[in-house]
Amino acid sequence: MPTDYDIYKPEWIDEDKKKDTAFASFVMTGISESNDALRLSQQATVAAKPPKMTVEDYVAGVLEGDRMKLSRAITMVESNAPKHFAMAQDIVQQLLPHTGKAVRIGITGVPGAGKSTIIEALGCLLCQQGHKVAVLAVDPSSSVTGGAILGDKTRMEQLSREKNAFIRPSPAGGTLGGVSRKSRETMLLCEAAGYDVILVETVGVGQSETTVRSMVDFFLVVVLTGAGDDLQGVKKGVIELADAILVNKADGDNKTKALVTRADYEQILHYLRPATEGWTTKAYTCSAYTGEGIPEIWDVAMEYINQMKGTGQLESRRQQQNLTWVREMTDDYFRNLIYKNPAIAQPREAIENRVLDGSLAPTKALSEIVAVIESSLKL
Ligand SMILES: Nc1nc2c(ncn2[C@@H]2O[C@H](COP(=O)(O)OP(=O)(O)O)[C@@H](O)[C@H]2O)c(=O)[nH]1
Ligand SMILES: [Mg+2]
Repeated sequence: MPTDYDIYKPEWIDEDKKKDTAFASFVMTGISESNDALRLSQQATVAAKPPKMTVEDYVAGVLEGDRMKLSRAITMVESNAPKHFAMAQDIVQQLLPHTGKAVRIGITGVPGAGKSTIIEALGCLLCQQGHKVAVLAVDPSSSVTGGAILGDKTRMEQLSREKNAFIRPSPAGGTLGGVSRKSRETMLLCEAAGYDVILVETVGVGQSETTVRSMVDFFLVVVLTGAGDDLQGVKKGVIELADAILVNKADGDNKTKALVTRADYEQILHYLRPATEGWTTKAYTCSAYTGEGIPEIWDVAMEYINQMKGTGQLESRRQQQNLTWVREMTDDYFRNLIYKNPAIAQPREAIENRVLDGSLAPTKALSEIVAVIESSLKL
């Protein structure tokens, strides 16, 4: 009898990997009838060893909105195996004409701010309104912390029961570059499968906010009520990326404090250049628990999208984002080419050691490293 883990285990995971180390995080399966049906069909597939799917099978499956085939296509995109990479690129390329229709929203904030709970509340609301909602996570730390920072293992239980919701945890991709490529492609696959709202959760530490900002239309920064002046360590840089600030947990005794915090943020925003030209970034309050303020934040996002569509900014920003993406991938390619190549890495380390012990000047070291690169790449 196959376990859940066997069913969801992608083929690129090491056979001997234990459940808890193989994935960045897990999503709970709901207990609705449709999920039972899905489980049975998955068990049947496991038992029968599914026939190998071609690029055409994947493309047709995704376009039909088939969740199993969408999941398998994403697994292909997330795979680190070179043979999967080529196939994944063909799938994405063929699906490209069917992408771009969704509203793309990024949600960041410090761990514990309530991002996942907000996504669950917003996601359920949107599903009730007839939207199809895909939830993705970008967590470059997940391969180190085991997903502890986004920690979605037990969250979004209600949303995962919605038949119009699709939740995909962060790929355990290692570098931010790797995770972001995978997440962007996953987003495109979800759009091709008919999801018209994409919610991307990321953690507000490190560089991942900037990365997610560069793959979404609307960027929401979730904050908590501040204790004093420092506004609990939210970096100014993150606020500058925001199209809206959302002070969460405005419920119970905390409600008044939340309103004060909102006003504090309004003050700060007053002095900052807005993240999007022509749009005034404002601060709002909500409670993901009571649902108060959740429909309103969706209205703000819609107002923003409509304005951006009207001025042509949405389209031009997305084009610019594609260009950024290509450049990031090019940078990654060169970094790998140079730093993963042992013929370069070893002499480089020796040169660097001479810099460390003070026997070689940094600029001289550069010319030596360049010489090594040029000779081993035959430039
Ligand atoms: N009182 C209150 N607690 C909340 C609210 N939203 C989230 N929480 C709690 O805050 C904690 C962190 O929430 P989570 O969504 O996991 O935060 P994330 O790390 O930003 O994704 C959890 O214990 C939630 O139950 C809210 O609106 N009000
Ligand atoms: Mg979370």
